[in-house]
Amino acid sequence: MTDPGDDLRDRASAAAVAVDSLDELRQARARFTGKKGDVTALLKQLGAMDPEERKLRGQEIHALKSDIDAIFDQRRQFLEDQARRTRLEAERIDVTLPGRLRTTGGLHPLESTARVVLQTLRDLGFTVEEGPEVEDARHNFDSLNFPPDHPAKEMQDTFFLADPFVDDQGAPLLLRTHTSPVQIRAMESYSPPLRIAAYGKVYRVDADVTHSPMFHQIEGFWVDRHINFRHLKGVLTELIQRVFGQEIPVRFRPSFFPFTEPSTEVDMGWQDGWMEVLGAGMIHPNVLRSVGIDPEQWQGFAFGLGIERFAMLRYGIQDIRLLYESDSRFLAGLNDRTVSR
Ligand code: FA5
Repeated sequence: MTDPGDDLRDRASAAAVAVDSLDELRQARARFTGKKGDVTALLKQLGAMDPEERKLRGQEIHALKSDIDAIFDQRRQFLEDQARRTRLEAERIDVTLPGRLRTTGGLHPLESTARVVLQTLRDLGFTVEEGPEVEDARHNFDSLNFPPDHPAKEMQDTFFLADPFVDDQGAPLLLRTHTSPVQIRAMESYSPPLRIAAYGKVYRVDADVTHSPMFHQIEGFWVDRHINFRHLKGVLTELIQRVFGQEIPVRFRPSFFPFTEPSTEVDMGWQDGWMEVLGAGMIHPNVLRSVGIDPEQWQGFAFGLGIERFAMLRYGIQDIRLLYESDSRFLAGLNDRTVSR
């Protein structure tokens, strides 16, 4: 005679392997060992048996129950392991994949260009000085030999500060229109020989594709005995070639500044034409006299260059205003366009 327990064991095994989830397994198990399960029903029959038979049958049913428990425990263990393996597989990290690159900030083209120019000037023996952006008319104009009625001193060219920002004579202070007042401040503070550069913001009432109301200049000047125009041309040619390379077209044109005589402007090749990048000249004797330097003993040359114009040439930028818009797409794209360094 077949043991009814064997039949239950077989059914429990079949039910356990037929399910694929822990929930279904719990429900299947309940059909055997739950309150209304088949094994529980067998246990309930024990009460009606006489003691001898109950003892025998009781042992059989308990053995059956622990077999069925083992069947379901084994399947549960398997399903739990399988779920863990699936989860680990899904969460697997491939440590050999390249990392995600963080985008880092970079130098703005104006700052990077200014640093290259200043470093080149340091390499040529210049030391770097600073001067104030809010200036008085004496340093910005008068000591630089501007005549009293020069048009640059008009409101339409220069930003003057409103009352109460006045100098010790009561004249309105102004936003410096160029870095040349640093020449005066340096020559007032130190005795020649001097080889000094200065970098900073300057302001003019001026705006179009090559002019900005605020822009940056680097000033340089060299005062020593027997300095002449050849020194000026040599230093500026060397500076431009070190920054842009030997091939860049450069031309010197005669020009006029009240504080230099003779004066020149330098153009560089740009878009099938020329772009003016700097003004320069031999420091006017009146300027040397205004700071107590004897022009019979000392001579000098000076130059002032526009950093925006240098940056436009270095990076091939068409419109100066792009330099102030902080558009990260434009700025990021520039790194590929640097023509030198
Ligand atoms: C001057 O500012 C003189 N102080 C330069 C100088 C210094 C001459 C020492 C002699 C001796 P200028 O106004 O030309 O000169 O300006 C010099 C350079 O600044 C120009 O060549 C140009 O590159 C740049 N620049 C002038 N105006 C603007 C502007 N509005 N926006 C951008 N760059 C400008």
